[in-house]
Amino acid sequence: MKIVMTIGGSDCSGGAGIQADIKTFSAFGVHGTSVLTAITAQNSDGVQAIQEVPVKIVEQQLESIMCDMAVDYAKTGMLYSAEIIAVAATQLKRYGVPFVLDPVMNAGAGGILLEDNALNTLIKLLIPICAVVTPNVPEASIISGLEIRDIEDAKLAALKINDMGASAVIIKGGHLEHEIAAGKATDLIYDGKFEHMSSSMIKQEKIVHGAGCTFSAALAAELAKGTTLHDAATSAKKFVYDAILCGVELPNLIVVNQSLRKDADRYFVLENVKEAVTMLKETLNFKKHIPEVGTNIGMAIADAESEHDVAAVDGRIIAAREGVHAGCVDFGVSSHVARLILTMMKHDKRKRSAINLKYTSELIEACEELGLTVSSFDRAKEPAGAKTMDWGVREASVVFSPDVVYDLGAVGKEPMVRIFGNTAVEVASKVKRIMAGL
Ligand code: PXL
Repeated sequence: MKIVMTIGGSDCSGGAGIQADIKTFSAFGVHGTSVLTAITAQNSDGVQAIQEVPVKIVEQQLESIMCDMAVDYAKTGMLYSAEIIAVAATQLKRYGVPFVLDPVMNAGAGGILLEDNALNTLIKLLIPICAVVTPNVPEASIISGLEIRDIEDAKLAALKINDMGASAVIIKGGHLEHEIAAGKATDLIYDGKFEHMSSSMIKQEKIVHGAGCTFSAALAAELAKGTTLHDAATSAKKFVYDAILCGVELPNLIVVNQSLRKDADRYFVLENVKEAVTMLKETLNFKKHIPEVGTNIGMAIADAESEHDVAAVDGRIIAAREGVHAGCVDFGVSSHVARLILTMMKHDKRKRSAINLKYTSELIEACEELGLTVSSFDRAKEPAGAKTMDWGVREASVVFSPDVVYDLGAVGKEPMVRIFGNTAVEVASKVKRIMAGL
């Protein structure tokens, strides 16, 4: 599991700050660690009180985490003072941890979260070493010293902030007049080239509390997993959108809620695949049916959109001399089994799980004897440039959504059987029944 770290303040209302970060990290299936910089007392009226954590304690938290754990990615939020910024910069640099810099300055409902004299230190020490900086329009304007009225101004600000040393810049939209008029929030990404990401704006009549923290935490979690900046930003934006939709509504403000139903499904899926792997390991004769390339079993969440929504075995299940060896179960670790499942889900949304096994005619006969629906495709007919998993499953699923799809291989391609089911445990029990019939 990837390890991420947030350095930020506590928000007692639970929508922003480290509370938002930790909930977001959990939702993305990464292990979250936290370095607390300040305690804020706040609600929808604004920030009532701030207690800074002594710099020595901030430094010690950083040291305690990083000397002990290999942190894959970090994010910074409310850093409050120049002294805290300095220790954060020193430690992040010392341990070479890539990080998302969320240049938090003010609370949504009002209240200063960065002392006036700390901004220069943030610009001098953190901008040059961050992997990505994620200002909103007012923050980008303050950092760059440029007025931002439209997307062209935002581009100039992004270029300037990139010149100041940030490898990549994401200027979050939603503040510009023309965006509000159009009901669209457009984020601008610059990492050597420009890109835009748009989404519709929700509940624009209310202050949204916690969206920025949630976005930067989601971005850090995705980047920790090795996702590209574009895909990480797309995924983070979608997560924030859902978190606003599920937000807690107060009269003037929405407290963003990261505890989405999706989390529960992701947890269920992870546990289900783990249980299936245990069942397979205990299945008599299973080892004999593992193909040369190894086998994998995966399961997708209900509204899966990409391979990051499919959990599978990292490094596949391998037949070793001493037995069957399986790596850890995680999301986004197998594009092969993910493509198989995502294509099948286009035909039958309930069929969220699949396994691949070595082809033998006996295996297919055993499947048919059990009453499973079997279909096949012919690799020789595969169009040039097609992805076999996408094309083959589509080809084999024209008439119905089969339980079993096989092909007889091609030059350099092993013949293969894929078994589908609603859950990974269901697939594993099908495998168990099939093996018992052999
Ligand atoms: O969203 C920025 C932010 C970060 N950290 C803390 C906050 C807020 C916004 O209110 O309270 C602690």
